[in-house]
Amino acid sequence: MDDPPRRTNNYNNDHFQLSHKVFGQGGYAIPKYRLLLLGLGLLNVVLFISAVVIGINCITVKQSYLHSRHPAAVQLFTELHNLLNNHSDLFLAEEEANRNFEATVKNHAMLQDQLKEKTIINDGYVKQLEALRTERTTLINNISALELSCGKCPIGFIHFNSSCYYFSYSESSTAKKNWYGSRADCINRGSALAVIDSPEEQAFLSNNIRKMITGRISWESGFWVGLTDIEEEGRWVWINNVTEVESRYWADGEPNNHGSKGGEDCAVIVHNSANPWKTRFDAKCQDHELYWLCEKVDE
Ligand SMILES: [Ca+2]
Ligand SMILES: [Ca+2]
Repeated sequence: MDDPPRRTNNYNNDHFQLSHKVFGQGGYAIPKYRLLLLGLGLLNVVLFISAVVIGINCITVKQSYLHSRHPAAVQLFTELHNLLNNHSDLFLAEEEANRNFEATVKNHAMLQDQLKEKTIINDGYVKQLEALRTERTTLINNISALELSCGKCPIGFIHFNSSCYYFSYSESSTAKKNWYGSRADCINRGSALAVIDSPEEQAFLSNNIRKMITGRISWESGFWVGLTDIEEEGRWVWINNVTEVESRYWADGEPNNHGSKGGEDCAVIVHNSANPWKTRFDAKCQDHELYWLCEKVDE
């Protein structure tokens, strides 16, 4: 049998011949399929440009359409845009307000701390002021006492002529003692119960009692002095052993040595506005408790 025709070889030969014509020696012409490709490329460019133009026109038309057919929607979009802007502004404002609030809270706490510190300092000043006022009062009293004593007498004594006098009432209007307790107190103060040995001294003491004691004249509001008749009834002797010979200083009816159990053997003086000389009573040295009058003679 004869072999079948070798198609492949013929095809290859034909293809070789065609290729040889297209790319043959000298390149005399552009192949047709390249022209086709070029044409298609140009067509694509044209189509792309057309699509862009159409897109732009569509957007313009769409906007125009929206503006022309749906103005309310556009207004809504505008208002929404404005609202978004306003919301952003409000958000920023809120943040700023929060920062200001936090700063204000911190400042408030700092002011509270400062207020507490100043309150403590102020309390200290108030206490110091109270202490200074107390000290001032004490100094004023001391100055008054020094003025009264002319700087020659102990605190609480009043100077007159050549003696200093202590009236217990000036220190306490309630404290009272019997004659013996009064004498002991005067000794503790570096003095003794007063000895009245001149009309001037009598007038001075009586006037000072008048300044202190007001109201009805009574021996019960009088002051013990250093005069007794303990040693001998009816013979009145001062504690400096000087016998009192004046009788005009006794109040009317005194001394009367009133009562039992030894009678009344110690002398009391009061102020008598009716008669400044009749100022003395006798009272019970042990049983009666009265104010007392001390005298310290200048050295
Ligand atoms: Ca007597
Ligand atoms: Ca009497």
